[in-house]
Amino acid sequence: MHHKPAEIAAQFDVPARFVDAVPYGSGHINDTYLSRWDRHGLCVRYIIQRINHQVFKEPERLMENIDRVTRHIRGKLDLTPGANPDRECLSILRTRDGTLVHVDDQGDYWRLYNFIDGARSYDVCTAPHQAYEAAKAFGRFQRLVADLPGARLHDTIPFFHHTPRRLQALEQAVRADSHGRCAEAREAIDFVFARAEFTSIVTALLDRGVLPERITHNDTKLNNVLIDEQTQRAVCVIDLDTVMNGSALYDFGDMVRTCGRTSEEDERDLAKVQVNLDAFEALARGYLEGAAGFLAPAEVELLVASGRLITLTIGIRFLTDFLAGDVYFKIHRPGHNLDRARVHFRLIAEMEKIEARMQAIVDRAAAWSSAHSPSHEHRPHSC
Ligand code: ADP
Ligand code: GN1
Ligand code: MG
Repeated sequence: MHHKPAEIAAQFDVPARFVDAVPYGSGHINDTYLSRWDRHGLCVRYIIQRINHQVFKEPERLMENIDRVTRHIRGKLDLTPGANPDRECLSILRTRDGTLVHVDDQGDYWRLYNFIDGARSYDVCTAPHQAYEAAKAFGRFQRLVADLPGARLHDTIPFFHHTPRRLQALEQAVRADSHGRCAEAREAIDFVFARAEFTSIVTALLDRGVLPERITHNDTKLNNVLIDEQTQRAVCVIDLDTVMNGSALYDFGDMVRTCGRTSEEDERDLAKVQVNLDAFEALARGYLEGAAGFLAPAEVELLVASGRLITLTIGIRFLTDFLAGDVYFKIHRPGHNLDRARVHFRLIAEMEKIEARMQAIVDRAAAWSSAHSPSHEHRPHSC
């Protein structure tokens, strides 16, 4: 930690004595620590996070979003027989001043969450049931927040999944070539521009009102859902910084990007980057089950394309960051962002080859899900 962890911990209203904190998880954005505290001889744990305020420019507003969303979900879980709200939902622990976030003397923003015990996240999908569980959890998350009352959520990162704007940003980075890296990335750059027209498939339909705007998670990578170590079932959706208005397709697409491939996100041997069709089928089933009937036909029609679109969007972002000198995503080696971008473009090329097979899988999953709906799983009384 940049500060003495005890100093940060002391700012929070926790009825326990702080013991220690160690770096935790493999997120690309925030600094996450697992902290231990002593409560009358019992060890209790919390997640301490430093919010990346280069990425999230208005952390207080971001925390307001998370507070509203988590309290809304918790309210429903409280009414759900068999649910465990402390484990199935993040909760913010406030500071001693009653605020949602602590701002330290260096202008860094810190928050405290309940630690979800006995569960872990995965960077790569190692078994189709993980994909099924993650997709069901994210689908359910969308369903739980669909009726959030009150004002529209703040846009924590405006135009986050707006692929045409991401393409423009790449164009600018190529033109500037500020770090002289364009030559090395030429093939990747050409790959993207050959697909320029495809970038607007979702935004154009959102603009015309053909696709509905919903409250979505917007960062549905596999490691943003915690899976129970015993039962292997999804417990809790985490990383709520990007929860804001968007398309359901952004969420499904990002699941395909992370669960629907056989390799790590930064694999250097591109031959290892294949589509994991078993995981893809599990994703489609899990998502259609979790989202239980609220999806519009236009959304279901674009599920396969959304996988390619969000893979392209994130690939463009990694490539842009590489060209700009690695200013956004944490990197752990030179060229890391270019390696990540290349994995994404290879995955798209693989998906393009088997589009018809992927469509047949979604059609089958849609038929399966309508035969099995409505879902009786954990449905709160208030719905
Ligand atoms: P980032 O935005 O950097 O990805 P995350 O909020 O996703 O940050 O946290 C990084 C990792 O820390 C997660 O992938 C997860 O493994 C772990 N983690 C985060 N919050 C919790 C929590 N409340 N309980 C348990 N593990 C958590
Ligand atoms: C970041 O925060 P994390 O590691 O869960 C990024 C996502 C990217 C992802 C790529 C706020 O997610 O948009 O898809 O890396 N989050 C933000 O792995 O930019
Ligand atoms: Mg994360």
